[in-house]
Amino acid sequence: MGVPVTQAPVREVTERETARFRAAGWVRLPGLVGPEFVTDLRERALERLDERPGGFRNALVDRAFGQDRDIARHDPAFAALALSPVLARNATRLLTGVDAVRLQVTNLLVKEPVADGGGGHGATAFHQDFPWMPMDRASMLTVWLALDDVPADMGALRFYEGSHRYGPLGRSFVREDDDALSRHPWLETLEPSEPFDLAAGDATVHHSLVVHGAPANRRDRPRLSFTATYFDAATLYTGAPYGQTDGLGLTVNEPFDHPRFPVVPTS
Ligand SMILES: O=C(O)CCC(=O)C(=O)O
Repeated sequence: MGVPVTQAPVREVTERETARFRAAGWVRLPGLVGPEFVTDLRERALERLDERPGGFRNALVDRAFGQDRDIARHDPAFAALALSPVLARNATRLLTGVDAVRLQVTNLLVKEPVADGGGGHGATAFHQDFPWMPMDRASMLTVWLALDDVPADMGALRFYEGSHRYGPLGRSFVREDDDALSRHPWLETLEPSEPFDLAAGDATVHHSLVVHGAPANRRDRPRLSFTATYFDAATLYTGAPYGQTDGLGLTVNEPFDHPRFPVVPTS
């Protein structure tokens, strides 16, 4: 881990990228994070994974990728990135009418290659993120950062263009063989994004209402990515049951004023 953890080298989003995000519900951000910093993150991620062997759990979502949730609470380099003022500024620019954001969750995602004879992870079913959330509004986005090169057939995300305009379409990962597409066949009338390759340090950002998924990993090494999810700091808690918020003492119809959901300074 050669890079001392100071400020994460993150670039600003452009006006063009912001316009694209608002129109499509997602945007690709080449070179979002500097290469040396990403190399350090990748080494840290691999060390954590070595320390935490263990098979897949059996929930439907666990069949699509492994998660090390809240990694930024355990590792200073991931914290520096998640709490980067530039990243927070980018999030406020991308979301419409949002002055400040809170960090909701960070995650290290690992999609193991499909193995001969079974094993590994499968495709990520097409879904929206918002329908699970105990929030009174959907002004929320996720930055998905490639920690290593992620060719399209390793499982880079795919998106249904403009699907964020249709509101919440229901929960996924609830039943077998049930995703946003099987429940809403009309989604096929929207353009699916073209497959694309990401280099380490490239990111995609997706709105909590955009329908997204990913193919299985057809390469011979794990797909490694880091995600940070931000939401409008003015959002009110609804009290809907949710593993992350249950028992925290949040007040219904009040903002998420809790150390688990820090407002991220933008300067
Ligand atoms: O990485 C994946 O395959 C899915 C990730 C995802 O759905 C998300 O970050 O919202």
